[in-house]
Amino acid sequence: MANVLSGIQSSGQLTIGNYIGALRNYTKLQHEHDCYFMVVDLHSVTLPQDPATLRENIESAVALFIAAGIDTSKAAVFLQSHVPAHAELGWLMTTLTYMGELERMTQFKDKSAGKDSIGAGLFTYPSLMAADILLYKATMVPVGDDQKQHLELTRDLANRFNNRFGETFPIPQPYTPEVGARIMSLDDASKKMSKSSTNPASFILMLDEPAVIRKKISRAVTDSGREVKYDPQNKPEVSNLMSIYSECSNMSIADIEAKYEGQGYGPFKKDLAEVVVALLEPIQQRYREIRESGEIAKILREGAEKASATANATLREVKEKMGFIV
Ligand code: ATP
Ligand code: LTN
Repeated sequence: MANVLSGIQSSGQLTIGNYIGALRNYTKLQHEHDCYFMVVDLHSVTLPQDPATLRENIESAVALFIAAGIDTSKAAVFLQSHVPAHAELGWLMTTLTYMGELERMTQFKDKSAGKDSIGAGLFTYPSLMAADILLYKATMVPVGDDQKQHLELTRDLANRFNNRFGETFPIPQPYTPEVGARIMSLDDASKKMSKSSTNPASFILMLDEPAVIRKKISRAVTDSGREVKYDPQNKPEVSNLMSIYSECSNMSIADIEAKYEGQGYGPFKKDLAEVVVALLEPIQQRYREIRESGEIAKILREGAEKASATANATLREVKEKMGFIV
């Protein structure tokens, strides 16, 4: 049994990229491991957020965690900001992180590109993420491909801490899906589908209405050919849609190719929309029930209590080893 930790930012509404790349694996891992799943609300304010929208995005993300199948009797579901140990170990990790390491992070480069004022928190974001993981001595971290670089830094920080202050942290590994670890934008297959994109046509939200999903998929960019063939190098757009199809239907890529051989993109896209709608409809139904039930506050209270017990013990150990008076 491993300790598992992961987080999703409340920087927008969750997309099917979040679901396929991360959330779905949370629900798989919870049966066999000690799991901690949080909404990383502190991370989400590394870019400006409107307070009312942030609050709604946090609640909606928690409700989607549960609607997607996380069982709170098995896994702790909580908010990063409800467990102050995150901010505290985050600070300590910042002191162990080198500027050069942070400067190399591609997420920082992407998110700061073209902006003339950038908060320092966007730069030190990976040190807080390392703290998130190490507080729970997690060895398995379900994430999409884009987070692998942050995970590598976390591993380096864990080793650095262990070398300087004595064996404390196990070394965490990313846990990514085989096909859906990087779902791309519907309008540009060279960019990752991202909930904070300014173009709603680029993503499918887990809460998009069926009619909206059908429209977005029918308008998704496809290359000029007509063959439904998986070839990410030469046919990135269609290959991305095929990955989504495969992940949402459990059909293999080979089966999808065989099914649409000689048929062109039209029937393929039509069916893809139905596959996505069929996957999301029951989740959306449960989501509405959870929001109406008024149970979210209680779930978060219990989750924070469980998480705090583990996190506070690690923080105390860390501070003691570093020479603080605890
Ligand atoms: P933002 O646009 O604010 O960066 P995001 O949509 O990229 O948000 P995060 O909250 O940063 O999402 O990521 C939550 C989890 O979902 C991470 O594990 C991340 O790797 C995964 N994830 C996000 N987008 C995708 C995607 N397009 N394909 C696969 N996994 C993804
Ligand atoms: N950086 C992650 C979100 C995140 C996270 C974590 C993921 C913050 N802390 C800890 C896994 C484990 C992202 O999705 N952008």
